[in-house]
Amino acid sequence: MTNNKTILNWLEEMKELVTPDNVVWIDGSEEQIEDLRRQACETGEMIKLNQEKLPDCYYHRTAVNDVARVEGRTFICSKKEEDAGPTNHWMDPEKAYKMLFDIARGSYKGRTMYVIPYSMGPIGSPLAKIGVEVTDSIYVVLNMSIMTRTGQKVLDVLGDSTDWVKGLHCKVDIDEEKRYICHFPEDNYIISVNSGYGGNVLLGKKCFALRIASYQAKNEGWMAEHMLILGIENPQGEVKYVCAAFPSACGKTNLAMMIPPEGYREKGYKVWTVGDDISWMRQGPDGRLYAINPENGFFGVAPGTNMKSNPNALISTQKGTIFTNVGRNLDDNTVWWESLDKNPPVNAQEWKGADVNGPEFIAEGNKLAHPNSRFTAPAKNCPCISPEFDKGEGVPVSAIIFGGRRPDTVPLVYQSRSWDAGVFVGSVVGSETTAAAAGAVGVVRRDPMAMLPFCGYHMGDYFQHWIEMGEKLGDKAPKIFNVNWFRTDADGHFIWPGFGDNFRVVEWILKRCEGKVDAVETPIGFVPKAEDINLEGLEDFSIDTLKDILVVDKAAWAKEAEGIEEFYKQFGDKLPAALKEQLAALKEACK
Ligand code: GTP
Ligand code: SPV
Ligand code: MN
Repeated sequence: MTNNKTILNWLEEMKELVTPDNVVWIDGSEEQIEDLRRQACETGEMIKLNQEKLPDCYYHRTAVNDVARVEGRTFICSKKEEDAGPTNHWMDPEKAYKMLFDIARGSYKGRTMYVIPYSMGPIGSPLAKIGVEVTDSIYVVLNMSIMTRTGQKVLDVLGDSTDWVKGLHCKVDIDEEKRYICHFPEDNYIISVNSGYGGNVLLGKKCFALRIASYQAKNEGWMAEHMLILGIENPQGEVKYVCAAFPSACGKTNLAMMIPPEGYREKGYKVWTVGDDISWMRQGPDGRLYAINPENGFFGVAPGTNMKSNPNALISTQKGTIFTNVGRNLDDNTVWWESLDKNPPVNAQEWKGADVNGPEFIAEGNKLAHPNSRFTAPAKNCPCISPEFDKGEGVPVSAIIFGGRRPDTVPLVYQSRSWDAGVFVGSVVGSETTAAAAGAVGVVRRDPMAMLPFCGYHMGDYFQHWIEMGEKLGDKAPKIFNVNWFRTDADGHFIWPGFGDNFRVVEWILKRCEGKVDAVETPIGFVPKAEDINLEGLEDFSIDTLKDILVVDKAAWAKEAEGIEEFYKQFGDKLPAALKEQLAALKEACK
């Protein structure tokens, strides 16, 4: 399929290492995919779902100890430990290669080695990059075929170039202590062993498009970010784009596909989805920042997705989708997860595979779907997929939005005074942890730019790169905002209705970008005047409640500043002076 020497040589090495019985190249054809689906069903790796209700949809369960990303077992293997920085686990590359190759040695014996050439971004786009993943898992092949653009065309575009990323996946032992997700940024190499969970094994996604790409982006002067990309069309037909970085399971897919509230739709407002998880951005010829979505599908959180919260996501999953670790309805061979609807199937199977009576099982406090169960759906299924989705040059970004889950302190929305102030805001994003990664849930931790688990180098250098991008973009830089959909009341209920109603906040953000609305200056930046957020048609939500969640409490922020100071200590000399100044200014303003 290719004459590219660097690929062919590496594959020879891989064959010698993992000793497969045969080698199959993924060519990008529908026939090949169909054949692989059939094989996976024969071995029980996948279950074919009801083809009338869910055409070309399949079901898969991972091992029960392998259901989320494992940050404690994820390593950046740079030559110098310092280059991985204080927020990453580091392993010496020589040691890591040896250990991983020892694990991989002979592991494909009696099995097939699948070679997946894939493009992150539209094939041939100036912003796209290419990778090759080898795996013996058909589940991985089928997921990669949804999440990325794969096959012959990718190799044709690559030609003899050496600019591609190696990825080796194998699973010989499901013991968590033997699981390693290792990245070698200086070698463009990823090795993932002993996991079968998406974020650990679909190597184009977090491993390449964020950890490796963030390092490439720093060296090449662009940005690889954990951000959705969303287009908002006004009644005049003008479309403005925003990117938003929220930590895992904090609302990117939902915001990326939201439906404008009633009233807006009638006036002609529309939302277009460009991406729901990752944004690659480069300065364009006109000096503005342009974004592409490197992915070709959605690897989305299933629980909570329903016709009310996110109809566009649900519709996206109705064909050609792989469901992982959700519950099953055994009566009609479909899928179910918490809050899909109010009727859990009686004759059901929970995510670990046990047959249960759904309603009884749930009444006893159990869940049919794992909280981090996921769907892998083709982007083209999304009813609001942007007409610009495949556009190689990307879309111009008007605003960057940061956010996290904060029950208190952080207002619904505010705008930073400047680019540097915005970098400061991004660098101190706090959020309650979620089921997307193994470990405790609901603990507030700092997750800079939602990149804590995904930055492939020293976080202090990453902050500096952000500052430099701002210098390069100058007055063409996107404006930077922060949002918090997750303020709770005394009973722990979310105050802001969220979901489609977030459109009201994005509307204010765009008005700010266009200079069409003024704001109130506070110690943290510009907060809306309550009357400037349109609440029309919003039932049971008063302007007084809105005022409550727009308040900037100086005492709380003085405490926040102390926490930030503590958090910043780990970066030492690498903390950019601009951020030190921002922190000093916040402390001063909160006095
Ligand atoms: P990853 O795929 O892990 O990166 O997650 P994500 O950021 O795309 O999060 P997603 O949109 O899948 O949302 C995760 C959870 O947050 C779901 O359970 C949603 O129901 C919930 N959620 C999303 N948006 C809102 C919102 O505006 N308000 C509230 N209260 N919950 C929300
Ligand atoms: C996330 O955890 O941010 C995800 C899912 O988008 S995973 O692919 O597992 O990283
Ligand atoms: Mn994500």
